[in-house]
Amino acid sequence: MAYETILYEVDGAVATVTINRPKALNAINPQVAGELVQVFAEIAADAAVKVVILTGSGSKAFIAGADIEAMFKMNPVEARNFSRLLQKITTQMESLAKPIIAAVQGFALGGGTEIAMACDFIYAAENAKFGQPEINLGIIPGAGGTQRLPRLVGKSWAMELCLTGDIIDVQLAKELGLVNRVFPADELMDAVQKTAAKIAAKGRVSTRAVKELINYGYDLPLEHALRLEAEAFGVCSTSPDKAEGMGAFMEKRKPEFTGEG
Ligand code: DAK
Repeated sequence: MAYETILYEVDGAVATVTINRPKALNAINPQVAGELVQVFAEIAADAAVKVVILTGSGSKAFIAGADIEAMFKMNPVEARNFSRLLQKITTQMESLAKPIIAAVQGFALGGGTEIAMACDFIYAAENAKFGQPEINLGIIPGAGGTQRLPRLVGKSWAMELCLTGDIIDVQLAKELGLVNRVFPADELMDAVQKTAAKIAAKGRVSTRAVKELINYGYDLPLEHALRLEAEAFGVCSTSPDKAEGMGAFMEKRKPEFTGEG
């Protein structure tokens, strides 16, 4: 599939998606949104890909949000269609059976923070900045900012960030639990690739189960979520990866997981 506004690269079991509109700080217009929907469908269908890295082109921005100029000009039908595409992206990302790591440099604002939060975790450069500035445009977050942000950082901070539109630096984002790890800018991609390779070496059945259990179990009553965990544990036990993982441990060698997720 040929893309014009994103770069798509697959290296072994790791796919990297780079939003490539650096002059507009990688703002998401309808074309970018459509291509993201397509690329996540392509990744879902490609059994060779086990882990995804999502990043932005250039050092200034991950994604500075949805494209304000494009949204300003939209008629109601276009706005509805754009909204559906944006909603589809985060849904696809969370339901993808493969972990997604966000590599954030520079601005991740509005839809940028929301897309980063729909990844499974965030690694960021020292210049990264996050925020939900939609309130300054007379709108509200539309891709999960009012919902995923409180789940990640707690209700009070989510309230402050969504109500003030303030942009926060990476230190605060890390303190709040939005960002897992912070790196000097020139070390970020190496670190993300190392972690991606580490996860790609695990079994598909277990990485899928972990992602689904954490995402879908999180909002369930604990007792129900633990039931789901037990079911998934049972499924993992029937996979060839369990025999390989435990066999490798007993034979004192590295496991080679081949199970299908
Ligand atoms: N849209 C369009 N262009 C943008 C942009 C954006 N979000 N952000 C930056 N740009 C463009 C600028 O217009 C400028 O273009 P030129 O003038 O050079 O042609 C270029 O990128 C460089 O930006 P600046 O010159 O402004 O650079 P600065 O360093 O001075 O400032 C900044 C960087 C990131 C602080 C500033 O650009 C800024 O405040 N940008 C807007 C940030 C923002 O408000 N983001 C939130 C957008 S609203 C929905 C789901 C999601 C959403 C909506 C609906 N549904 C499902 C319903 C999401 C909404 C949003 O994200």
